Amino acid sequence: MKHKKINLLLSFIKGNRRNYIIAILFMILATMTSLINPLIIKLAVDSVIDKQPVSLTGVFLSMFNNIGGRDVLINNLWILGCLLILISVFNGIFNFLSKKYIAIVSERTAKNMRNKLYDHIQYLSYSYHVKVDTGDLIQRCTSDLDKIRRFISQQLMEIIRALTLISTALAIMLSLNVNLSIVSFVVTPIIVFVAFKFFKFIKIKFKETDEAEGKMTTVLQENLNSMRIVRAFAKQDYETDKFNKASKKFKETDFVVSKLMAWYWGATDFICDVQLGAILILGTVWATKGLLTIGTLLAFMAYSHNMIWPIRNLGRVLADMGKASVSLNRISEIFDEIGEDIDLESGLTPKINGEISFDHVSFEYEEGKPVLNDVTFHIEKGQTIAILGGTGAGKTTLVNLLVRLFDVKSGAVTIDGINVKDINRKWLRKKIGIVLQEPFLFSRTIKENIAFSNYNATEEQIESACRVASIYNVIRHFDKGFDTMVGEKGVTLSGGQKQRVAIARTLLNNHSILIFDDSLSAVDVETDAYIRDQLKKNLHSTTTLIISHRISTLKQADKILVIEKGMITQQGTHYELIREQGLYKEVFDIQSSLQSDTTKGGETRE
Ligand code: DGT
Ligand code: MG
Repeated sequence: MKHKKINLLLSFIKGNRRNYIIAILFMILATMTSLINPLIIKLAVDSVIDKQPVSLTGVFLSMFNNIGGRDVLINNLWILGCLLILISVFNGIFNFLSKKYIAIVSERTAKNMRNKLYDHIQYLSYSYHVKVDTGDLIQRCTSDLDKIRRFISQQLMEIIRALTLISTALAIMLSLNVNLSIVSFVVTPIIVFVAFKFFKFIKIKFKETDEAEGKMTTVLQENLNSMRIVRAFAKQDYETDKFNKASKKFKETDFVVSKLMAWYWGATDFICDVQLGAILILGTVWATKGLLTIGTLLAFMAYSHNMIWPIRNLGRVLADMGKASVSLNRISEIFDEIGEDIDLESGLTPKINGEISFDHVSFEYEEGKPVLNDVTFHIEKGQTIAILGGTGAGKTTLVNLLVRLFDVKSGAVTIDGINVKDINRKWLRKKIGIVLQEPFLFSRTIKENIAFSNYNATEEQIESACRVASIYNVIRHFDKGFDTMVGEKGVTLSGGQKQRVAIARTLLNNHSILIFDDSLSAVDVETDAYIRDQLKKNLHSTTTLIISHRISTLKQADKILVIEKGMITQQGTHYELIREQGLYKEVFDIQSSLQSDTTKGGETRE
């Protein structure tokens, strides 16, 4: 498992490894150069101002002597000043380059991760999307990804920096004075340990805050989405109260975190100050006894001061790594889901004429809860079939099986005698057009919404599809016509208008089979009849399945299927079925007696 996660992480950085290594090298250089200045100060204080022997060896000593040794430096103190500046400049350049390269790695990796994940999600099976919580998925694609990005670009770098700093400083300090080094480092492990424990503990609190914030956002989101119903039922007070509660909970948990953080920084500040104090006191005592030089003491003070922040941060970074690991887990879970179109290129791509057979088909979404039970029927090419059934009877499920959003458990669905399981999914869905029960329109222009099914469609084709769907005149009367935005930033379409746009979208492709899943429920009977009439004229060779509750729609079909609790209970033409006892006749009787009412209301055709 661990191995897999590391591989996933490496796959995200792929193509950026060189930049990453460059960033790390520059950071190590920057960290090391930052440790030179205290040594120069020590040199100035001890060997130039005071007259101690120079504590340089090898090349450095000969370099020192070559530029004239102590005598030149004491007359030209500016040389050491310039050296300090020069080193700071180098430090700045190295820091800049490290940050620049890590920014490149960070942004590219984030882009890599986002695209890979999005791509993968596009091809996950429909059943995965049905069961998954969208909010959770969004969180995985955004904040979890960001945590991994931060791990790669900040946390890992911080750890390498802190380790370089500690090890190099420790080596220098030990070479200067062993006793004072022990004093300087004695609290370091304690601080790292305390910081690590503290951040592990506060993680639980962070999680509580995250959850409280999530809940508050959900209340807000739900409220904004349901403003209409809130107004209609005059429930503003109740909703305000609900939000206030969620907001209060968030405030409280957030306050606890802030308080704990204040404690932590205060306490560790104190420990660090005690340590600096100890170095100062012991260092001074030892210096007065001649056990160490003033320059060494100054260097120790500088090193200890420089290390306080990275050391305290190290514990925090180590604890934070846990978060990144959780996020990596959550993302690798998505990658573990196998995409349905893994076989994108496999399967047959036959010419589809439109003859459909369901042969003893049974299906269940969940074990032990059969939704379709031994369904058998046959549709000839070019026929129009109507399906009637109560809500939850299994009509949409039937359609889902035909386009392989789900696969049958037993029995077979065949098109032109070929089992749909053998047909390439993409091909199948290209050949079968569905107008979904709940039409979804994107917040894009009407034209884009319609052309969604076929981006190569010409203006004429779009217009003609709209005419058939009886929506052309409605669109034409909008200010910007086909370029009118739909949704929040544009026009609000009525239920019936949405359905008709969805129909136009589906008609834009030349399908061999067309399915209307209760797609005319929100348009009035007259428009319904007009659209069906247009369809008949334009698509006489297309096999059409119409799911509807309206007898006037059903009656014209070549064959009507009645489905009850997942079983086909009646099959036949309108005239056959009204002579039989059964659901069809019951619905027919009710609707005939209400006919005068049903033709009223609803939307009228333009
Ligand atoms: P409608 O649209 O209300 O007129 O009803 P139908 O006939 O289209 O019903 P259908 O096929 O959507 O649902 C049949 C049964 O299956 C119903 O009890 C709900 C259940 N069901 C539908 N979709 C899913 C799904 O994605 N997952 C699970 N677990 N059950 C589902
Ligand atoms: Mg349905």
